[in-house]
Amino acid sequence: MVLPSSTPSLTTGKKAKASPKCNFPVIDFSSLDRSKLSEEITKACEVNGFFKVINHGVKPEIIWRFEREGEEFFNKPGTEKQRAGPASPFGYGCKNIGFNGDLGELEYLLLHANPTSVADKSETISHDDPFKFSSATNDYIRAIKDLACEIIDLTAENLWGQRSTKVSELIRDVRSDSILRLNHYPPAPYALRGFSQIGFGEHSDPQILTVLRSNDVDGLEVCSRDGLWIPVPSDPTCFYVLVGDCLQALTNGRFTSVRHRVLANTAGKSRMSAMYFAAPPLDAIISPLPKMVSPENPRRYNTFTWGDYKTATYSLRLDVPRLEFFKTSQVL
Ligand code: GA4
Repeated sequence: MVLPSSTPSLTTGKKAKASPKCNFPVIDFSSLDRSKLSEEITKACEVNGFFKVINHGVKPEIIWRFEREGEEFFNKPGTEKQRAGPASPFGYGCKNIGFNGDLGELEYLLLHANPTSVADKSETISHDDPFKFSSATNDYIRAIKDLACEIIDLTAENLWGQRSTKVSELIRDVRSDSILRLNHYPPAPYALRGFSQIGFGEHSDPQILTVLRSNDVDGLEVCSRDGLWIPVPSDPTCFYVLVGDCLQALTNGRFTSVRHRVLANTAGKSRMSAMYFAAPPLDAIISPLPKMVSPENPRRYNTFTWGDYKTATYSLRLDVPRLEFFKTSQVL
């Protein structure tokens, strides 16, 4: 069932503007009507590229154990956190995002979502009890991966009119390049409270699908089709799902990868969020799926591998709309 969720205001940079009415879909996963669920998720991916999932079935214990590990890590002194680091490609990062000078008001932990890689990295992340960190993190990844794959499979059912696991198999592949990111936005200094600061700048996620969760501190904003920034109220009981660039390409533009950003919290509380970026293996071919292409809807994107796209993405600034470079000439 899709429930409308009203957002109180729109922000454009620093000033909040009153909004007539801004809704994004809320998908109730406890709904028993599978075909309705698949229709609603597909519509949300087409219209907004963004939706909220409630009654998702992920055990609260899995979420809280992982969240506690994140809190324990970020509460450590800087020198200890740096032992996990640098986040190039995986480890601890502070303020620097990527390799091209992007800056944010945050610190973070970037992990490859492979269980062995998490276990190895845990040795440098948690000296007291690496196994506690790795088991909480791997349990979380497993649960969120299942949720991401179920969402993808539900959209496939609606798009093809029958069950297909073609896309979710890319995420389940043992060589999948999926990433887990934990972001911590410390409270803004007192003098800056009440002013909107960019915590993580505007971008779309390059992968297939992102599943995001945060504590009870706001900050996430998504860009609507008409270019307005819509604040997303935090809700620690749910997950937010964002369509990534690869899913936009695979669906030949039928689904929209959503541009989003995070404002550094201005309320004196710290925001912690966790994102699972569901990605295919590096050599996976990303090309509009044959059923998405027809004479009325010609191919919009060239064929590329996830590795090609990742390399291009990581060589560009955060806010560059990268998928534009992969459009076929006829739609340029
Ligand atoms: C955005 C989504 C994920 O957080 C991320 C980011 C990556 C990074 O932080 O290293 C990137 C960014 C993200 C896209 C453009 C490049 C690469 C920072 C940056 C400037 C981990 C990812 O996969 O792409």
